[in-house]
Amino acid sequence: MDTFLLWIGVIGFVLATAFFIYLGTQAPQGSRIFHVVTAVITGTAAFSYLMMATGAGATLVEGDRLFYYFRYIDWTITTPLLLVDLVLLALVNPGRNIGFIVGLIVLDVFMILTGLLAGSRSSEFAAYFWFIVSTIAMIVLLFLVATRLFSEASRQSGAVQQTFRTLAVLTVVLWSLYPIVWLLGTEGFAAVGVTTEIFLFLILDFLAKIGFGILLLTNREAIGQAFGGGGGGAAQASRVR
Ligand code: RET
Repeated sequence: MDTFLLWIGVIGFVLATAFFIYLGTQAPQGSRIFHVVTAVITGTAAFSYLMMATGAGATLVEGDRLFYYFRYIDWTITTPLLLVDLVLLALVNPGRNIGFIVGLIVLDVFMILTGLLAGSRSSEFAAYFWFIVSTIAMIVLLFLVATRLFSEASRQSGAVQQTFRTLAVLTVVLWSLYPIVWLLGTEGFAAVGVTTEIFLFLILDFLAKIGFGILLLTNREAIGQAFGGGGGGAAQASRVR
């Protein structure tokens, strides 16, 4: 059953990647960066699920627990790219906010790597210590998305704002569920078995990557207006403060 679910992940992400590439071939040149970034996200996830389905992305720890560490490699690559999509949509002039963008990405990678330390459970204490550190990083990160990025996005045209808001809410809600599934699963309290854990992460991964990608890339108006398309053409070069 576990392997079957992981193969569903491989197939789902391969199909999504093909679909996003196809949408990219139909899109005007200027908005293709969104298709490239999003297809890399689902392509990376397809590879990660392939690694886990074939057993290469998992290892036995603590005697008999199968630890799917490849998830963390996937997340280290894909969560910064999801942030890149959001940032490109929210900021009128991303090039002038490189410091802010790099800060978000560093915080995000810190969250995933401390999550990996938690998941590898060198001791019970270490697992929960790193879990708490990682969760604090996530709260700060999602707070920045909900405040600074949200207010920056209000300088954009109506279509961009609306798409950004939907995606930002989706991100805040779905990302917050990852630590909960982690706690319920075999890395945390083991309240649910490994099959349920794989299933729940699969659903979250599908929604956070494929659902996100479909909402973004089928909104052609929004991605077409994203760069410097500020409401009524008032494309001010804005900096996040
Ligand atoms: C972990 C465990 C430690 C505490 C926290 C976590 C957060 C993980 C997140 C993952 C997001 C993944 C996404 C993947 C692909 O779409 C590492 C589970 C806070 C937020 C969005």
